[in-house]
Amino acid sequence: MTPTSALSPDRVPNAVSIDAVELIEVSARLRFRFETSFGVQENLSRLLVVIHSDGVAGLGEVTAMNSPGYSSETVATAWEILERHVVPAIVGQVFCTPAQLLSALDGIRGHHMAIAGIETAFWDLLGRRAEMPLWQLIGGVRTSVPVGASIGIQKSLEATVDSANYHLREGYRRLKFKIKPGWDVEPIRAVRAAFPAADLTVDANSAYRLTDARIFHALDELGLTYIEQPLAHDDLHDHVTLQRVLQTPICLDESIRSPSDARKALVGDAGRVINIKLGRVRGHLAARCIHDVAQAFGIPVWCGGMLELGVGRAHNLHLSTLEGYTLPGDTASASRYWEEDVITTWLDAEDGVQQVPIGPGIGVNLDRSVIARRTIRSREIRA
Ligand code: OSB
Ligand code: MG
Repeated sequence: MTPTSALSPDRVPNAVSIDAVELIEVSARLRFRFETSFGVQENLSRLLVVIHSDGVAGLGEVTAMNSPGYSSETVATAWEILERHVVPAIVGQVFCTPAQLLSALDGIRGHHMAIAGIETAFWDLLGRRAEMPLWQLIGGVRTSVPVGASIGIQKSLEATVDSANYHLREGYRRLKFKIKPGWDVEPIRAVRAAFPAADLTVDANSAYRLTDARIFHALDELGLTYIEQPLAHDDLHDHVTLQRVLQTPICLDESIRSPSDARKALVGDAGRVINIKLGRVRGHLAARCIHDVAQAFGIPVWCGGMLELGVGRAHNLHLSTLEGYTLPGDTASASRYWEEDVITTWLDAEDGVQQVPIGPGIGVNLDRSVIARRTIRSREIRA
Protein backbone atom coordinates (compact mmCIF):
# COMPACT_ATOMS: atom_id res chain seq x y z
CA MET A 1 0.00 0.00 0.00
CA THR A 2 1.24 3.49 -0.82
CA PRO A 3 1.52 5.67 2.25
CA THR A 4 -0.72 8.76 1.99
CA SER A 5 2.30 11.01 2.27
CA ALA A 6 3.63 9.66 -1.04
CA LEU A 7 0.52 10.68 -2.96
CA SER A 8 0.95 13.81 -4.98
CA PRO A 9 -2.07 16.11 -5.11
CA ASP A 10 -1.79 16.71 -8.84
CA ARG A 11 -1.92 12.97 -9.53
CA VAL A 12 -4.79 12.14 -7.22
CA PRO A 13 -8.25 13.50 -8.04
CA ASN A 14 -9.95 15.26 -5.10
CA ALA A 15 -6.82 15.10 -2.99
CA VAL A 16 -6.61 17.77 -0.33
CA SER A 17 -3.20 18.87 0.86
CA ILE A 18 -3.01 20.21 4.39
CA ASP A 19 -0.71 23.22 3.93
CA ALA A 20 -1.20 24.80 7.36
CA VAL A 21 -3.46 24.63 10.39
CA GLU A 22 -4.40 27.66 12.45
CA LEU A 23 -5.51 27.33 16.07
CA ILE A 24 -7.26 30.37 17.54
CA GLU A 25 -8.50 30.63 21.10
CA VAL A 26 -11.04 33.44 21.46
CA SER A 27 -12.83 34.85 24.49
CA ALA A 28 -16.60 34.71 24.53
CA ARG A 29 -18.99 36.03 27.14
CA LEU A 30 -22.45 34.49 27.40
CA ARG A 31 -25.40 36.91 27.58
CA PHE A 32 -26.69 34.87 30.53
CA ARG A 33 -25.37 32.84 33.43
CA PHE A 34 -25.71 29.18 32.38
CA GLU A 35 -25.84 26.88 35.40
CA THR A 36 -25.86 23.10 35.09
CA SER A 37 -25.29 20.28 37.57
CA PHE A 38 -21.56 20.42 36.68
CA GLY A 39 -20.99 24.16 37.13
CA VAL A 40 -21.66 27.67 35.89
CA GLN A 41 -20.67 28.96 32.44
CA GLU A 42 -20.47 32.67 31.74
CA ASN A 43 -17.00 33.87 30.71
CA LEU A 44 -15.69 31.29 28.31
CA SER A 45 -13.03 30.77 25.77
CA ARG A 46 -13.61 28.82 22.56
CA LEU A 47 -11.14 27.21 20.20
CA LEU A 48 -11.38 27.62 16.43
CA VAL A 49 -9.54 25.53 13.86
CA VAL A 50 -8.75 26.65 10.31
CA ILE A 51 -7.24 24.22 7.81
CA HIS A 52 -5.55 25.91 4.82
CA SER A 53 -5.33 24.02 1.54
CA ASP A 54 -4.42 25.56 -1.81
CA GLY A 55 -5.85 28.94 -0.82
CA VAL A 56 -9.08 27.51 0.57
CA ALA A 57 -9.83 27.57 4.31
CA GLY A 58 -11.92 24.95 6.14
CA LEU A 59 -13.47 25.92 9.48
CA GLY A 60 -14.01 23.89 12.62
CA GLU A 61 -14.72 24.56 16.28
CA VAL A 62 -13.57 22.59 19.30
CA THR A 63 -16.50 22.19 21.70
CA ALA A 64 -14.50 21.60 24.90
CA MET A 65 -15.34 23.87 27.84
CA ASN A 66 -12.78 25.58 30.09
CA SER A 67 -13.19 23.06 32.91
CA PRO A 68 -13.51 19.28 32.71
CA GLY A 69 -17.06 19.04 34.14
CA TYR A 70 -19.03 17.77 31.15
CA SER A 71 -16.12 15.97 29.50
CA SER A 72 -12.56 15.23 30.61
CA GLU A 73 -11.35 17.51 27.78
CA THR A 74 -10.85 21.25 28.19
CA VAL A 75 -9.87 24.07 25.83
CA ALA A 76 -6.33 23.76 27.21
CA THR A 77 -6.05 19.99 26.73
CA ALA A 78 -7.48 20.31 23.23
CA TRP A 79 -4.91 22.99 22.37
CA GLU A 80 -2.09 20.78 23.68
CA ILE A 81 -3.27 17.66 21.82
CA LEU A 82 -3.87 19.57 18.60
CA GLU A 83 -0.55 21.42 18.69
CA ARG A 84 1.63 18.51 19.73
CA HIS A 85 -0.06 15.44 18.28
CA VAL A 86 -2.92 16.03 15.84
CA VAL A 87 -1.59 18.83 13.63
CA PRO A 88 1.94 17.35 13.28
CA ALA A 89 0.34 14.08 12.11
CA ILE A 90 -1.59 15.72 9.26
CA VAL A 91 0.16 18.92 8.21
CA GLY A 92 2.03 18.52 4.92
CA GLN A 93 0.02 15.39 4.15
CA VAL A 94 -2.58 14.71 1.48
CA PHE A 95 -5.98 13.16 2.19
CA CYS A 96 -8.90 12.37 -0.10
CA THR A 97 -11.53 11.56 2.49
CA PRO A 98 -12.36 12.26 6.15
CA ALA A 99 -11.82 8.54 6.84
CA GLN A 100 -8.26 8.84 5.52
CA LEU A 101 -7.64 11.90 7.67
CA LEU A 102 -8.98 10.08 10.73
CA SER A 103 -6.84 7.03 10.08
CA ALA A 104 -3.76 9.24 10.41
CA LEU A 105 -5.05 10.00 13.94
CA ASP A 106 -5.82 6.40 14.91
CA GLY A 107 -2.96 6.39 17.39
CA ILE A 108 -4.54 9.14 19.51
CA ARG A 109 -6.80 7.69 22.15
CA GLY A 110 -9.72 9.82 23.31
CA HIS A 111 -9.56 13.60 22.86
CA HIS A 112 -12.59 13.45 20.60
CA MET A 113 -13.36 17.16 20.87
CA ALA A 114 -9.87 18.14 19.77
CA ILE A 115 -9.99 15.72 16.83
CA ALA A 116 -13.55 16.76 15.88
CA GLY A 117 -12.30 20.34 15.54
CA ILE A 118 -9.97 19.13 12.78
CA GLU A 119 -12.31 16.57 11.26
CA THR A 120 -15.18 19.03 10.92
CA ALA A 121 -12.84 21.66 9.41
CA PHE A 122 -11.75 19.06 6.86
CA TRP A 123 -15.39 18.40 5.88
CA ASP A 124 -15.93 22.15 5.43
CA LEU A 125 -12.85 22.24 3.22
CA LEU A 126 -14.15 19.36 1.09
CA GLY A 127 -17.47 21.15 0.67
CA ARG A 128 -15.85 24.43 -0.32
CA ARG A 129 -13.59 22.71 -2.82
CA ALA A 130 -16.47 20.76 -4.35
CA GLU A 131 -18.62 23.95 -4.23
CA MET A 132 -21.24 21.92 -2.46
CA PRO A 133 -23.00 22.68 0.83
CA LEU A 134 -22.01 20.35 3.64
CA TRP A 135 -25.57 19.13 4.21
CA GLN A 136 -25.55 17.65 0.69
CA LEU A 137 -22.08 16.18 1.12
CA ILE A 138 -23.12 14.28 4.24
CA GLY A 139 -26.45 13.15 2.78
CA GLY A 140 -28.93 15.48 4.47
CA VAL A 141 -32.58 15.60 3.49
CA ARG A 142 -33.78 19.05 4.65
CA THR A 143 -32.70 22.67 4.54
CA SER A 144 -34.48 23.99 7.62
CA VAL A 145 -34.08 22.70 11.16
CA PRO A 146 -36.57 23.03 14.04
CA VAL A 147 -34.72 23.87 17.26
CA GLY A 148 -35.30 24.04 21.00
CA ALA A 149 -33.66 25.95 23.84
CA SER A 150 -31.61 24.62 26.75
CA ILE A 151 -32.42 26.57 29.92
CA GLY A 152 -29.97 26.65 32.83
CA ILE A 153 -30.80 26.29 36.51
CA GLN A 154 -32.58 29.48 37.61
CA LYS A 155 -32.66 31.37 40.92
CA SER A 156 -36.36 30.74 41.59
CA LEU A 157 -39.44 28.87 40.42
CA GLU A 158 -40.83 32.15 39.12
CA ALA A 159 -37.70 32.82 37.05
CA THR A 160 -37.96 29.29 35.62
CA VAL A 161 -41.58 29.73 34.52
CA ASP A 162 -40.74 33.20 33.13
CA SER A 163 -37.88 31.76 31.11
CA ALA A 164 -40.14 28.99 29.79
CA ASN A 165 -42.70 31.59 28.79
CA TYR A 166 -40.09 33.76 27.05
CA HIS A 167 -38.61 30.89 25.05
CA LEU A 168 -42.01 29.48 24.04
CA ARG A 169 -43.03 32.95 22.82
CA GLU A 170 -39.80 33.10 20.83
CA GLY A 171 -41.08 30.00 19.04
CA TYR A 172 -38.66 27.36 20.35
CA ARG A 173 -40.00 23.90 19.58
CA ARG A 174 -38.97 22.26 22.84
CA LEU A 175 -37.57 23.43 26.15
CA LYS A 176 -34.87 21.51 27.97
CA PHE A 177 -34.35 22.35 31.65
CA LYS A 178 -31.14 21.66 33.49
CA ILE A 179 -31.74 19.85 36.78
CA LYS A 180 -29.60 18.85 39.76
CA PRO A 181 -30.35 17.24 43.13
CA GLY A 182 -32.46 19.76 45.04
CA TRP A 183 -33.61 21.47 41.81
CA ASP A 184 -35.67 19.01 39.85
CA VAL A 185 -39.30 17.96 40.42
CA GLU A 186 -40.56 21.28 41.80
CA PRO A 187 -39.43 23.60 38.98
CA ILE A 188 -40.49 21.17 36.26
CA ARG A 189 -43.88 20.66 37.89
CA ALA A 190 -44.32 24.46 37.93
CA VAL A 191 -43.45 24.75 34.23
CA ARG A 192 -45.73 21.85 33.34
CA ALA A 193 -48.62 23.42 35.28
CA ALA A 194 -48.12 26.69 33.36
CA PHE A 195 -47.68 25.05 29.94
CA PRO A 196 -49.66 21.78 29.83
CA ALA A 197 -49.04 21.11 26.12
CA ALA A 198 -45.40 22.22 25.72
CA ASP A 199 -42.64 19.84 24.57
CA LEU A 200 -40.55 19.71 27.78
CA THR A 201 -37.41 17.75 28.65
CA VAL A 202 -34.83 17.73 31.47
CA ASP A 203 -31.06 17.23 31.45
CA ALA A 204 -29.29 16.03 34.63
CA ASN A 205 -25.74 15.84 33.19
CA SER A 206 -25.07 12.66 35.21
CA ALA A 207 -25.95 14.18 38.61
CA TYR A 208 -28.04 11.30 40.00
CA ARG A 209 -27.65 7.71 41.20
CA LEU A 210 -30.01 4.75 41.00
CA THR A 211 -30.93 5.43 44.63
CA ASP A 212 -32.62 8.63 43.38
CA ALA A 213 -35.32 6.55 41.62
CA ARG A 214 -38.00 8.42 43.63
CA ILE A 215 -37.12 11.66 41.80
CA PHE A 216 -37.40 9.96 38.42
CA HIS A 217 -40.75 8.41 39.28
CA ALA A 218 -42.01 11.93 40.07
CA LEU A 219 -40.57 13.32 36.80
CA ASP A 220 -42.15 10.36 35.00
CA GLU A 221 -45.59 11.85 35.81
CA LEU A 222 -44.87 15.15 34.04
CA GLY A 223 -45.20 14.09 30.39
CA LEU A 224 -41.59 14.82 29.43
CA THR A 225 -40.37 13.90 25.96
CA TYR A 226 -37.21 12.46 27.54
CA ILE A 227 -34.95 12.60 30.58
CA GLU A 228 -31.39 13.34 29.42
CA GLN A 229 -28.35 11.62 30.98
CA PRO A 230 -29.71 11.04 34.49
CA LEU A 231 -26.89 8.74 35.68
CA ALA A 232 -23.11 8.42 35.46
CA HIS A 233 -21.39 9.06 32.13
CA ASP A 234 -19.80 5.60 32.21
CA ASP A 235 -22.67 3.50 33.54
CA LEU A 236 -24.90 2.16 30.78
CA HIS A 237 -25.89 -0.70 33.05
CA ASP A 238 -27.62 1.53 35.61
CA HIS A 239 -29.40 3.37 32.80
CA VAL A 240 -30.84 -0.01 31.71
CA THR A 241 -32.16 -0.55 35.22
CA LEU A 242 -33.69 2.93 35.37
CA GLN A 243 -35.21 2.79 31.87
CA ARG A 244 -36.93 -0.47 32.80
CA VAL A 245 -39.02 1.29 35.49
CA LEU A 246 -39.78 4.53 33.58
CA GLN A 247 -42.38 5.35 30.92
CA THR A 248 -40.39 8.42 29.86
CA PRO A 249 -37.60 7.62 27.39
CA ILE A 250 -34.06 8.16 28.65
CA CYS A 251 -31.94 10.24 26.25
CA LEU A 252 -28.22 9.46 26.36
CA ASP A 253 -25.68 12.28 25.95
CA GLU A 254 -22.38 11.82 27.88
CA SER A 255 -22.65 8.00 27.68
CA ILE A 256 -22.37 7.82 23.88
CA ARG A 257 -18.86 8.51 22.60
CA SER A 258 -18.79 6.17 19.60
CA PRO A 259 -20.96 4.09 17.27
CA SER A 260 -20.08 1.06 19.37
CA ASP A 261 -21.32 2.81 22.54
CA ALA A 262 -24.57 3.47 20.68
CA ARG A 263 -24.91 -0.17 19.66
CA LYS A 264 -24.27 -1.40 23.20
CA ALA A 265 -26.70 1.13 24.68
CA LEU A 266 -29.50 0.30 22.27
CA VAL A 267 -29.04 -3.48 22.40
CA GLY A 268 -29.41 -3.25 26.17
CA ASP A 269 -32.25 -0.63 26.18
CA ALA A 270 -30.20 1.83 28.24
CA GLY A 271 -32.06 4.65 26.50
CA ARG A 272 -34.59 5.33 23.73
CA VAL A 273 -33.25 8.64 22.35
CA ILE A 274 -29.69 9.76 21.54
CA ASN A 275 -28.30 13.29 21.68
CA ILE A 276 -25.49 13.43 19.09
CA LYS A 277 -22.73 16.01 19.53
CA LEU A 278 -19.94 16.32 16.98
CA GLY A 279 -17.23 17.00 19.58
CA ARG A 280 -18.17 14.15 21.89
CA VAL A 281 -18.02 11.56 19.10
CA ARG A 282 -14.97 12.68 17.01
CA GLY A 283 -16.76 14.49 14.18
CA HIS A 284 -19.21 14.10 11.30
CA LEU A 285 -18.20 10.60 10.25
CA ALA A 286 -18.83 9.07 13.68
CA ALA A 287 -21.95 11.20 14.11
CA ARG A 288 -23.29 9.74 10.86
CA CYS A 289 -22.54 6.17 12.04
CA ILE A 290 -24.30 6.74 15.37
CA HIS A 291 -27.29 8.15 13.49
CA ASP A 292 -27.32 5.01 11.33
CA VAL A 293 -27.12 2.69 14.36
CA ALA A 294 -30.02 4.58 15.96
CA GLN A 295 -32.05 4.30 12.75
CA ALA A 296 -31.49 0.55 12.68
CA PHE A 297 -33.04 0.40 16.17
CA GLY A 298 -35.87 2.82 15.30
CA ILE A 299 -34.49 5.35 17.81
CA PRO A 300 -34.82 9.12 17.18
CA VAL A 301 -31.75 11.36 17.49
CA TRP A 302 -31.19 15.10 17.82
CA CYS A 303 -28.20 17.40 17.66
CA GLY A 304 -26.93 18.58 21.03
CA GLY A 305 -25.26 21.92 21.67
CA MET A 306 -22.12 22.97 23.53
CA LEU A 307 -22.64 26.76 23.60
CA GLU A 308 -20.98 27.02 20.20
CA LEU A 309 -19.99 30.13 18.32
CA GLY A 310 -21.11 30.46 14.71
CA VAL A 311 -18.70 27.92 13.25
CA GLY A 312 -19.81 25.09 15.54
CA ARG A 313 -23.42 26.20 15.23
CA ALA A 314 -23.23 26.00 11.41
CA HIS A 315 -21.77 22.47 11.61
CA ASN A 316 -24.62 21.48 13.95
CA LEU A 317 -27.23 22.77 11.51
CA HIS A 318 -25.74 20.79 8.61
CA LEU A 319 -25.56 17.66 10.79
CA SER A 320 -29.22 18.09 11.78
CA THR A 321 -30.34 17.66 8.15
CA LEU A 322 -29.82 13.88 8.25
CA GLU A 323 -33.05 11.92 8.10
CA GLY A 324 -33.04 10.53 11.63
CA TYR A 325 -32.77 13.92 13.39
CA THR A 326 -36.49 13.98 14.07
CA LEU A 327 -36.43 15.78 17.45
CA PRO A 328 -35.61 19.51 17.84
CA GLY A 329 -31.92 20.11 18.65
CA ASP A 330 -30.09 22.61 20.87
CA THR A 331 -29.01 24.94 18.03
CA ALA A 332 -30.95 27.99 19.23
CA SER A 333 -30.32 31.49 17.82
CA ALA A 334 -26.67 32.58 18.08
CA SER A 335 -27.87 36.00 19.25
CA ARG A 336 -29.50 34.33 22.27
CA TYR A 337 -25.99 33.49 23.52
CA TRP A 338 -23.61 36.15 22.19
CA GLU A 339 -23.34 39.92 21.74
CA GLU A 340 -21.03 39.31 18.79
CA ASP A 341 -20.14 36.21 16.83
CA VAL A 342 -16.96 35.14 15.01
CA ILE A 343 -18.78 34.79 11.67
CA THR A 344 -20.09 37.54 9.41
CA THR A 345 -23.77 36.51 9.70
CA TRP A 346 -26.14 35.63 12.54
CA LEU A 347 -27.42 32.08 12.69
CA ASP A 348 -30.78 32.97 14.21
CA ALA A 349 -33.97 30.94 14.29
CA GLU A 350 -37.26 32.36 13.17
CA ASP A 351 -40.28 30.94 14.94
CA GLY A 352 -38.11 28.10 16.25
CA VAL A 353 -36.69 27.14 12.86
CA GLN A 354 -33.11 27.67 11.67
CA GLN A 355 -32.34 27.83 7.96
CA VAL A 356 -29.27 25.79 7.04
CA PRO A 357 -26.67 28.27 5.74
CA ILE A 358 -26.37 28.00 1.98
CA GLY A 359 -23.10 28.31 0.13
CA PRO A 360 -20.18 25.88 -0.15
CA GLY A 361 -19.16 23.91 2.94
CA ILE A 362 -20.76 25.16 6.15
CA GLY A 363 -21.83 28.33 4.30
CA VAL A 364 -20.50 30.87 6.82
CA ASN A 365 -17.28 32.91 6.92
CA LEU A 366 -15.04 34.17 9.69
CA ASP A 367 -15.21 37.78 10.84
CA ARG A 368 -11.47 38.34 11.19
CA SER A 369 -11.88 41.73 12.87
CA VAL A 370 -13.97 40.28 15.70
CA ILE A 371 -11.51 37.42 16.01
CA ALA A 372 -8.50 39.75 16.15
CA ARG A 373 -10.12 41.67 19.00
CA ARG A 374 -11.02 38.54 20.93
CA THR A 375 -7.94 36.39 20.41
CA ILE A 376 -6.40 34.99 23.60
CA ARG A 377 -3.72 33.04 21.72
CA SER A 378 -3.26 31.83 18.17
CA ARG A 379 -0.76 29.74 16.29
CA GLU A 380 -0.33 28.76 12.67
CA ILE A 381 1.46 25.47 12.11
CA ARG A 382 2.92 24.87 8.64
CA ALA A 383 4.42 21.79 7.06
O1 OSB B 1 -25.46 18.55 28.36
O2 OSB B 1 -26.36 19.31 26.62
C1 OSB B 1 -25.54 19.44 27.53
C2 OSB B 1 -23.92 22.90 27.31
C3 OSB B 1 -22.61 22.58 27.67
C4 OSB B 1 -22.30 21.30 28.01
C5 OSB B 1 -23.29 20.30 27.98
C6 OSB B 1 -24.58 20.61 27.61
C7 OSB B 1 -24.90 21.94 27.30
C8 OSB B 1 -26.24 22.39 26.98
C9 OSB B 1 -26.38 23.68 26.23
O3 OSB B 1 -27.26 21.84 27.34
C10 OSB B 1 -26.76 23.47 24.82
C11 OSB B 1 -26.66 24.76 24.05
O4 OSB B 1 -27.55 25.58 24.20
O5 OSB B 1 -25.68 24.92 23.29
MG1 MG C 1 -26.87 17.01 27.80
